[in-house]
Amino acid sequence: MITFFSEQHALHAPEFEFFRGERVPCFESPARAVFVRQQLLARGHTLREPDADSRPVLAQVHTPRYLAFLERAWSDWMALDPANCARQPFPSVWPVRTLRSDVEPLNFTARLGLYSMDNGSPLCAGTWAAAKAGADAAVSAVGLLGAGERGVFCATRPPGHHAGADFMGGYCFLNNAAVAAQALRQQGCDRVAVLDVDYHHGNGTQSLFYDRSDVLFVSLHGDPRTEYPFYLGHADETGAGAGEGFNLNLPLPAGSPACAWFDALEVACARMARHGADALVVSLGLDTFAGDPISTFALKADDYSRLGQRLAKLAVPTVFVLEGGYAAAELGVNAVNVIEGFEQD
Ligand code: OKP
Ligand code: ZN
Repeated sequence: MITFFSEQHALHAPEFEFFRGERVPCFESPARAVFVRQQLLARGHTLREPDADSRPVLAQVHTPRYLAFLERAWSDWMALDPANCARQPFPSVWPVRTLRSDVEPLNFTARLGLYSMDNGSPLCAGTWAAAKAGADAAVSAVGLLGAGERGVFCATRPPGHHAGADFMGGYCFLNNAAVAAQALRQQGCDRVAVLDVDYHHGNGTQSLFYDRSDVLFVSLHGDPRTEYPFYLGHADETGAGAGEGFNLNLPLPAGSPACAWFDALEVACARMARHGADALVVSLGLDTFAGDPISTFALKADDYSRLGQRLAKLAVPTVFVLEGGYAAAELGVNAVNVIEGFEQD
């Protein structure tokens, strides 16, 4: 399968994040993409540099002020103090209920809080460049589906599915899956489905399409009552307005076995088949893996081949977009198993 891969991913390499009050090395690391690239090449897949500019589609997914903030965030941070080149910015204050988010503060940290859902998404000098290359890959992949490809893989990082119209969060900055879905709509697909199989609910993607019937969002994930992102992803979120009935959440209890996960996948596939999508976007998180350090599902390497085979049965042109998966050394094998399972069928 043709894969879009950019070395720009490595420019996003913050040093630490907070975990249980301590500074720990980032789970979402450049090594993840290195392992995926290595496994793709070892198994004979073709890597291509993204060749599309996602800017017009980004403007349909994210707000102008969020994009402007993100693009300039590092230079604004540096302008405060030259010593900031060695410091990661984190938000410390957020406009929760009763506080205003319509007025953009001048203070950098206050703006960072306005545009963040958590303190778990560290920025560094190359964050914008890496995230932009990911969005470019998503649009490039859609172009290839238009040219007749059946499946295309975007081996991108940082991930995107927690990012909403005007906020970052959960290691995500630009919503690559939403960019792919929107680009497919622009390219003439009347109906698109987004299937999110990451362990964590794709709150950003859900929110971007919640009131729309043209893009169906279906997600399998750890129950948000105990799992990140906590504040979205419940089964009673079915869509709003014209989008009523076009959002399907299938939360599973933490610790669920693989058989329960595949049962939920059947429910997801039945809903997508009923949608009659012209194209499918898969938010391919691989943190459902038994060895994942921050998640509690139990899928094994062979289960990812089975996932790819099942998705191929939907018989719809498909863009796979890499999301999470933090057992870095196994990420390549698991990702390529999905891709090859899809091609096998
Ligand atoms: C991103 B994706 C460490 C806790 C974990 C949130 C998890 C983000 C997962 N501070 N932080 O969906 O794989
Ligand atoms: Zn995840």
